[in-house]
Amino acid sequence: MTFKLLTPVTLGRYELPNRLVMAPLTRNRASAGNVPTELNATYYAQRASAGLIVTEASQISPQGMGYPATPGIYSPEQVEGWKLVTQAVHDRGGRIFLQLWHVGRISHPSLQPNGELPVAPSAIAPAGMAATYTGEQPFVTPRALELSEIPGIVEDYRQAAENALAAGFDGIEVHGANGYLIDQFLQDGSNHRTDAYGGSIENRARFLLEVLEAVIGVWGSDRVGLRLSPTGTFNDMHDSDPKALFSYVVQALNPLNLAYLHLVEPRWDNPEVRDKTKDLGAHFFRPLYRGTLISAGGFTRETGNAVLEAGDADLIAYGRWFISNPDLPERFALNADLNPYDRNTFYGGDSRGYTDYPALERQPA
Ligand code: 8OZ
Repeated sequence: MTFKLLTPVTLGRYELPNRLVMAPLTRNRASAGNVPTELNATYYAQRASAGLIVTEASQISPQGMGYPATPGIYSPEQVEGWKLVTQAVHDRGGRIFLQLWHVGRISHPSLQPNGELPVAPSAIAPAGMAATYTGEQPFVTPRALELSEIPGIVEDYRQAAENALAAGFDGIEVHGANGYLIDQFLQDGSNHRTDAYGGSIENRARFLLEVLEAVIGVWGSDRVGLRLSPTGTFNDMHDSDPKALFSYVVQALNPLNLAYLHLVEPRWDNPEVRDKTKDLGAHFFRPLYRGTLISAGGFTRETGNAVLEAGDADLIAYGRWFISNPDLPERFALNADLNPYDRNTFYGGDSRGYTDYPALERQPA
């Protein structure tokens, strides 16, 4: 019997050798100026056997930053740094999409240009703490974006998409998940606007759809993906009717013919959200979405394959297992043991816990 995870699949304009996606993973190892380095290139190249790599979230502008040492895609130096990454991945035969990110209110004045307030759809502080260069600090109340500022942020996405093209990526993924700016517009817990970008579901989805239109203008729809997290509560997200909101959004994507829609599932190891017929995950959205679906969220080799066999998704994204197993597709093919991951080195640091996880020893022929 063929093991579906390891079968080829078409994604947009690409033919992928397997259905494992390396999930976008914030690792906080960019150099000064938020510039990717040779170390980052080595890390991604080690993982080039993934059907597709999605990079860590990368801010589209200085204002879009919310954590220490995350890479950007707005300066010439960053574009040069990313070229090291894309070249190294392509030399190993891989494909890599850049994830475009604006954090909105999930930031702190100490991370913002001129110490300004972070911006958001509405002046509502998220509960919780910001990760800054001097440790955790309470989130501040963000400044609500003026209506007149929104086209400029859409333009930042478009310019970032152009920069990604110049840096040699194979495509881009718009980060619409996990409580960052786009998600802040979508959900009414963070969007209290009364203009064309707030109120009705149609209005709250407007910013997302404008961003997608702008970046599709650069890349074509078959090289643009989108990530959403309809059930996520990370970064203090909540909505009064997530089922109605995300059903609308997912159906509004159909005419765009994106390369894929990438859904963050509720964690399957959480018994409270285990009923997949009720969860707003891939199983729920599959009948509503006509294109390629990637499902992410705590999968193993077996549970991921089962989702594919059930027809609920086309590809599975693995995060933590790709951190600790650079050769994850080969390990799945052999049903080999996996290296355990060390959470202490997930965010920040050096090559330790980053490029030093071993691949399987090759047996001599
Ligand atoms: C963990 C730590 C920092 C950022 C996300 C970009 O949740 C992130 C992120 C995750 O999408």
